[in-house]
Amino acid sequence: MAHRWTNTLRDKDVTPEAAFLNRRQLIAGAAAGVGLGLGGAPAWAEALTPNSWEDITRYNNYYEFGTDKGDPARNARILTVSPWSVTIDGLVDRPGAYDFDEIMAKMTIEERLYRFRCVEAWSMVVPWNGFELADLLDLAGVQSAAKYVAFETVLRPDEMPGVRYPVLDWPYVEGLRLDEALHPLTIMATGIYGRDIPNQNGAPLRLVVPWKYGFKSIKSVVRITLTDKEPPTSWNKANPREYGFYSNVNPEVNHPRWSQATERQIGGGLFSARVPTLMFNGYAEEVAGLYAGMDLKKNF
Ligand SMILES: Nc1nc2c(c(=O)[nH]1)N[C@H]1C(S)=C(S)[C@@H](COP(=O)(O)O)O[C@H]1N2
Ligand SMILES: [Mo]
Repeated sequence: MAHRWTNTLRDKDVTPEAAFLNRRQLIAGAAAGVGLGLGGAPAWAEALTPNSWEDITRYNNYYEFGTDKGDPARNARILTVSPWSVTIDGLVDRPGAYDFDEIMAKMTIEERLYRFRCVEAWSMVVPWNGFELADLLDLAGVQSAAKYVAFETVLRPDEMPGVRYPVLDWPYVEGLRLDEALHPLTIMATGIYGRDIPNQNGAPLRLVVPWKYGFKSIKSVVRITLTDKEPPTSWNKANPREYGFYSNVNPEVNHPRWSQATERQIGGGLFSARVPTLMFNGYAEEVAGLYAGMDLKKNF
């Protein structure tokens, strides 16, 4: 079933190249259907151009492997990603360790072409493969008392040279409100361009929440806990004045040390363009309702 912000393709059916041709045709069709009125095509139908495999896999933030953008690509190859299991616990009917291969056998893998906006004010467009987080949580059976979802990254000092530095309080942890976690835009990514997700991008599975700053999209997840309390998050613990729990992309709420009104698009080389940042990173139509009545300057 294709949502209107994506185009569902089973990556085993087609080569990445074929998938991309196909998707362009679908997007062209969608935009044509809307017509070329004054407003033009809505944001979701805009023909996003994906960044190259090289951009996406060589310019990374994964501090467990170092804090330079090139460190994860250099250092993360030693991470053991198979076998892998994700513990799902807390307020669920079926807590336990879920084997990654068994999860994959049950999930429908889709392609999602998403904007990706880092809090550092750079952005990319990434063709993820993955499944909706809601479908994974269904395996465990979310109980009605659950209000939040907490996530944890694997912590392996032997394989992660960056964790000897106290840049963050390891393991890296993140969290979402349950309704954010269950939103159909929220996915667990397991691939990029139809290939297994590289270690530096968070193999074998990582969260992707496209309307939030990139640091919410926690990598190499080993634990998901359903809870009734707002969970601690790594960047908020490190600097609560600069990084809030919500961290929705918002051009009107600046970082205390820099503007969030614009972003640098990675991949433009010398002519790398600065473009306006969009409310909720361009997904306002889909997600603004989650925050109705909230003061987004307070709940940043
Ligand atoms: N475990 C973990 N997850 C993480 C990070 C990290 O340092 N450790 N960095 C975050 C930040 S700041 C960003 S911008 C994205 C980068 O994802 P990418 O390298 O796939 O572009 O991962 C996020 N997830
Ligand atoms: Mo980021």
